Amino acid sequence: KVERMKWWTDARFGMFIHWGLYAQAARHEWVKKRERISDEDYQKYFEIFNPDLFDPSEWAKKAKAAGMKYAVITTKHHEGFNMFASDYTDYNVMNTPYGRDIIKQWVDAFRAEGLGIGFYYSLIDWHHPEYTIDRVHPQSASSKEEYDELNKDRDMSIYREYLKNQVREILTNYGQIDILWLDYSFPGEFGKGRDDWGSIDLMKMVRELQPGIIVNDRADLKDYQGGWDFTTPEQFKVDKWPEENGVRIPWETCQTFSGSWGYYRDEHTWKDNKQLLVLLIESVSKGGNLLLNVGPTARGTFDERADKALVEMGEWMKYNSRS
Ligand code: FUL
Repeated sequence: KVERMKWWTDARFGMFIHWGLYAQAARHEWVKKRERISDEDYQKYFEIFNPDLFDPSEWAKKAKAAGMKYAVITTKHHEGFNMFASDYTDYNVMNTPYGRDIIKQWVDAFRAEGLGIGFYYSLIDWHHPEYTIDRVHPQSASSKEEYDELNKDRDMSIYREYLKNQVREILTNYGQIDILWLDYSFPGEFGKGRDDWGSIDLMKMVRELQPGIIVNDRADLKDYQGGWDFTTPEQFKVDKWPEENGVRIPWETCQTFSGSWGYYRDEHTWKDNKQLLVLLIESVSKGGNLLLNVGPTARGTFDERADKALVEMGEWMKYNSRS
């Protein structure tokens, strides 16, 4: 474990990329849930998805110049849409007007800049017809009777198989993948955890397919040996190196420039350069990594506020880091 974590621990700083159909609504990657948008209404985003300005090598150069050493992109977020070509659903980028595999191009471009390659894959799926409705689903209900009624024709075991097939696809079709970032579990009433995801079985497959890969801790496998490699505190400043049973554990905090992960045009709470630097320094000084998120626009560009922030980080990194 220590061996496969080494490059990542040295790397310290990475880029998170949240990109999907929700970029077109431009008001949070949870827009489907927040506004309880039906599949039918959400379908328009699929039908017009066409990021004509997408240039992954430009993105990769920006990440590199900011001092980042790896990147993690959403292959599928909770909305269920695949940014990659899949044999298991039509709900993927090949069937949109854009019609090209985003993930393939992204991997090639980021690899060419020498950046570590990470895949985010959402365990949650708000589109798959067999995925049972739960408390974070757009159609969430308020009583057991309602949930039972909503789920009477849904079979989670079919979704579980689908999820496994898709993880196999992304870990087979794009060469060596350095990080798998699964998201997320919410056990308890009307929630989901390791049995829903088939996490133990899934992890066995992941380790077989990509022996060098490192995996985050969100598939509800905390106490399962070999199940995960690093923990992922989200959106807060960690004030102490996280421990488990008295032992310090590898960690990475993921952070947004503003509040949302997906592109949100009208959000004006962007952190300034100093706040971002403090996050980086505080994390690294306590043994952690910073995964700083960019939510590209529907046309495939970075918002100019993100560009500016990345340039400023790069200025600081130029004089304060060595690779
Ligand atoms: C969360 C997700 O629900 C957010 O949308 C985002 O992907 C973040 C990194 O993880 O739990």
